[in-house]
This record gives sequence, structure tokens and C-alpha cells, in this order.
Amino acid sequence: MPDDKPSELESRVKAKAAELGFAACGIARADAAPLAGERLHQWLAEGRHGDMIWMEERRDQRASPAGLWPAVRSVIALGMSYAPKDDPLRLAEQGEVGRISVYAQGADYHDVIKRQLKALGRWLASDAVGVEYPFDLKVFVDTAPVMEKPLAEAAGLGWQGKHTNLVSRTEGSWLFLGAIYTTLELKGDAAGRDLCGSCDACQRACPTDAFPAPYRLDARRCISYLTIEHAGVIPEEFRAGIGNRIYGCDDCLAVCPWNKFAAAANANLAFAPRAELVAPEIADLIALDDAGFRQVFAGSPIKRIGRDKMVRNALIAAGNSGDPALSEGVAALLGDPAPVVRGTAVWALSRLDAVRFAAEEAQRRGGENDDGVRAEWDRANLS
Ligand code: B12
Ligand code: SF4
Repeated sequence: MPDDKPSELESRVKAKAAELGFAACGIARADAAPLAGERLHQWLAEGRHGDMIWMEERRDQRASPAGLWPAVRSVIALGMSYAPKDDPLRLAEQGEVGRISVYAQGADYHDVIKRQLKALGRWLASDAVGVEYPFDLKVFVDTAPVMEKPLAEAAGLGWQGKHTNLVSRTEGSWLFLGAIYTTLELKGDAAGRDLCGSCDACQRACPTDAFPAPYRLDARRCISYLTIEHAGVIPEEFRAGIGNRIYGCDDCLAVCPWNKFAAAANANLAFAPRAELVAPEIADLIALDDAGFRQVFAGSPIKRIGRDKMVRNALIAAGNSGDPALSEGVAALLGDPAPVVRGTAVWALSRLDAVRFAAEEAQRRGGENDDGVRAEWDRANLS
């Protein structure tokens, strides 16, 4: 490709990305984030990924763009805003409702972003680059072994903040990321510069102390991991800190001072919150069966976790609510077919109603054949 072609092409790519609803677009050479792979390996070696085995399985492909696709030459990094209109922390003290993190209250971002990435890719292939320059591309959002944050930083979209997410000068912490790998030789942008300075608001905000050091996250302690990725019983040490969060956590993002530049008007309309996902009642969530779960969460990323994890999370919120009116619904789950639900119900009931707990224990404990649930009865008696 001639020397003058790229700069003209790069500006056209950015203009087209803006037209397609991306709030940020930048370009990195495929080898522009050399430290990312090394740091990924270290993170995995320290076991910080918990039971996200998929992070381990394709580690070499994830570690660098060329590890996944040797022919790649450039990465087009994209960000779409989901800046909320209201303060995500405003429901923290309302124990009767659950908090769903901002990113999951609207349409599934995987669907929205993939559609726009494909549109950008199609435009690039058909209109932007002449047939005399044959090239290939692949689009990614989240699910492929791609390190989206360091690549976005290398492409100048912002920098990885101390909470490890990408922060943008104009969109704060509320950006979804996506990437296009291409065999085109494009001119890279200047990398983003770290502007966290001495601020440590995100580290101080974390309810479960998930940052062993700035810029490093121990996912095993992060409420987002615990409520979304972790399949089993949630370790007791984190249950109180989870509060009323039933899916994900926004606290470290929400306190970032750079959010003051993030205008909700820039957010893609598809991410506007669905009314029923803003402050769902805990009483309704613990009563969900499979069909009810699928109906409420259709079209939302939440559907992936399934009914049992959602009811487990809602039981923790119930146990933290201090609201004895929830005991009836909680007790009804002591006989649930899923051990993770039964076990969490034991814990929640022990926090809500000591008399009812003792009566249920006398009746049910002898017939319990799951070791994990029996351990919950033991623990609840000790605490
Ligand atoms: C695995 C994963 C998670 C895990 C682990 C998170 C993590 N920080 O790695 C869990 C389930 C906890 C999670 C939670 C969330 N996630 Co997530 N997640 C991912 C995923 C799939 C991979 C991330 C990854 O590669 N992690 C591996 C580690 C090694 O990477 P890292 O944190 O970037 O590590 C860097 C630092 O540790 C740093 N580092 C290490 N040592 C040192 C030393 C020094 C001196 C320095 C300076 C730096 C440094 O360098 C490393 C490499 O860059 C990406 C999508 C993707 N494919 O990229 C989405 C993604 C990162 N998640 C996203 C979101 C929105 C979230 C949540 C906000 C959701 C929520 N509200 O609940 C939370 C945020 C929690 C947090 N504080 O990170 C967005 C973030 C967008 C953005 N603006 O950055 C992504 C990019 C998805 C997307 N397509 O938009 N997530
Ligand atoms: S998302 Fe919540 S739990 Fe996870 S690191 Fe941020 S503040 Fe801590």
C-alpha cells in the first residue's frame, strides 16, 4: 500500500466509527502492547483468575494479537459509551431492592457492539479500501482471547486506570471495548498516557478489597467475578461486602473522577436501562423459577448466568437486607433442588430470623445429603 494511503484511510475509519455510534476509535500496531502478555501470564500464574479456566486455556492466543492470528498487522480499537444518567451508587442503602451493574441494565453489549463492528468491517472491505489492496479482518468483543484494554490503551483511547479498566478523558470509565484485527498496515496512534496521578478512589471504594496493588485485580475477590463468573457457593468472607449487588459491581468505576466528563448523552441508546432491571425487588428475584428467569432476563447479558446463580445472589442480598419480611421466601428455598441455592438460603435465613432458622434446622438438617449445605448449617450455628 502506498505511503500516503494510510493516513487518509485512518481518518475515514474514525469518521465511520463515529457515525456507527462509537465514542472512541484509535489504531495500534499489532505489537504495540508488548507488556500485556507477560502480565497476563503472571496474573494467571498467581491464580488471580479463580475458576475462569477459559482465561488459562487460550493464554498464548490471548497474550498478543499475533498469538491469535499471525497475519494481523494492525488493531482498530473501539469504545462505545454506556455512561449512566443516574448515580449507580444511589441504591446502595435500599436493602429491599437488588443492584444490577450499569452495563447489564440495557441491551446485551456483545450483540450491539458486534453488530456495529461488523458494519465497520463491511464498510472497510467494500467501500474504504480499493480492490487493489486485498486484506482480511476479524472483529472481536469480549468473548475471544483478546486483551482489549491494553490494546485500547496502545491505540490512544485512554489508559488502564488503577481499577484496571480503560479510562478515557472524555468518557470516563463507562466505555465498552471492541477490536478489529486486520492484515492492513495502518499507522498507529500515540498510546494513552496514565492520568490517574495520586488518586486512589477506586481502590478505597472496593467493598471486598480486590486490589492487592494499584493496577492489579484479584478477580477472586471481585464482586463482579463472584456474582457472575463463580459457579459455586460464594465464600462467606465476601457475603456481607456484596450488600445488595445481585449482578456485577460498579463501585470502583463509579467513583472515578474522570467520569465528570462522561455525558450520558454520548451513550448508545440501546444501553438505556430497562425499567424492570433498575431496582428489582429482592422478594421477586428469590421467587424466580427457570421460566420466570428466562422471561425477565431475555435479551440481557444476565441471561447467561442462569436461574440458580441469580437466586443465589439474591439470597445474599436478602441476608444482607435485615428485612424479616423476606424470611418466608428465603425459607421456601431451603428445599430447592440446587444445593447452591439451599446452602445460601441457610445463611440468609440465619441472618433474618433466628426462631424460624431453629425450627427449619430441626426439621430439615437430618435429611440434607449435600456436604456443602450441611457445612452451611454448621457455619450458621457458629456465627
Ligand atoms: C476477565 C474479565 C473480567 C474479570 C477480571 C477483570 C480483570 N481486571 O481482568 C472480572 C469478571 C472480574 C471482570 C469484571 C469486570 N469487567 Co470484565 N472483562 C474481562 C475480560 C474478558 C478479559 C480481561 C483480561 O484480559 N484480564 C486479564 C488481566 C491480566 O488483565 P488486566 O486487568 O488488563 O491486567 C493488566 C493490569 O494488571 C496491568 N498490570 C499488571 N501488572 C502491572 C504493573 C504495573 C506497574 C502496571 C502499570 C500495570 C500492571 O497490566 C495488565 C495487562 O494490561 C475483558 C474482555 C477482553 N477480552 O479483554 C472484560 C472487560 C475488561 N470487562 C469489562 C467490564 C465493563 C467489567 C466490569 C466493569 C463489569 C461490572 N460492572 O461488573 C467489571 C470491572 C472489575 C474491574 N475492576 O476490573 C470491560 C471493561 C471496559 C473498559 N473500559 O475497560 C471489558 C473490556 C469488556 C468489554 N468488551 O467492554 N471482567
Ligand atoms: S467491581 Fe466492585 S468488587 Fe470488583 S474491584 Fe471494582 S469495586 Fe471491587
